[in-house]
Amino acid sequence: MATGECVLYGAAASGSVAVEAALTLLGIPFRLIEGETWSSEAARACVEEQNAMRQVPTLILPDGEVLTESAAILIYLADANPAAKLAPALDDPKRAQFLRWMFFVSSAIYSLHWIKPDVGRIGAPQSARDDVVNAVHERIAFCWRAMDAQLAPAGYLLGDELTVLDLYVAVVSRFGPWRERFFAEAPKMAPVVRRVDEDPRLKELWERRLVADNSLRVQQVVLG
Ligand SMILES: N[C@@H](CCC(=O)N[C@@H](CS)C(=O)NCC(=O)O)C(=O)O
Repeated sequence: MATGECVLYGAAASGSVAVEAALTLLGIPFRLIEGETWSSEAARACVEEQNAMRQVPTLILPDGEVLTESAAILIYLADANPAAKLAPALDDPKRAQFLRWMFFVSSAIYSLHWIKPDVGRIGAPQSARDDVVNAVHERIAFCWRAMDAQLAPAGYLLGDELTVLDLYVAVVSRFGPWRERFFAEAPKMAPVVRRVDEDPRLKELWERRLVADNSLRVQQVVLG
C-alpha cells in the first residue's frame, strides 16, 4: 500500500467508523469527508463523485484508487499491513472463517439497513414503514443469533488476536436492533464487543464517532 494520506467519505454512527478504527490502529493518516448519506441527498451527491452506490464508507487510497464496500476495505487494509495482524494471513487456518464472517456481516446484516431510511426503496408503502423496519430488525437479530451459535470466541471473535472482524461487529452491532438486543441474541460475542469498546487505542474514536446523540439520530431517521 502506497504511503500517504487516505481520504475517507464517512459519517458518525455509520459503518465508516469501523474503517476509521482500522486506520487508527494502523496509524494511517486520513482526511474525513463527513456526510450522513442515509438522511441527506447532499451527502449522497457528494460521495457519488467517487462511489456510484452513494454510500459510505468510501475510501480513496493515497494513489487515488477508490475502494468501496466496508468488508473489502477492512480486509484490504488488514492484508496490506500484515505486521499489524488485523487479519489471519492467507495460510492461517483461521483465514476461511475470517472471510466467511466478514462477508456474513456485510451481506446478511449490514446491507439490510439500506431499506430503512425509505421503505419505498423495496417498493413498500410508507404506511408499512414500521412493519418493514421491524421485520428487518428481526432478520438481523436472527443473523446475530446464527453467527453467535457458530463462533467460539477466545478473547476475540476468532481467537486471541483482535482482527478487523472484531471492529466490524463492534460497529455494526450498534445499528438497529441495537446493542441491547445484540447482547441478548449473541451472548458469546457480547464480551468481545464490550472488550473492543474498551480498547484504550480506540476509546477516544468510539466516544467521538459513536456518541449517544448520533446513535439517537440514527434511530430517529430509521424509526421516526
Ligand atoms: N455494502 C455497503 C453498505 C454501506 C451502507 O449501507 N452505508 C450506509 C451508511 S451506514 C449509507 O451510506 N447509506 C446511504 C443510503 O441509505 O442511501 C458497505 O458494506 O460498505
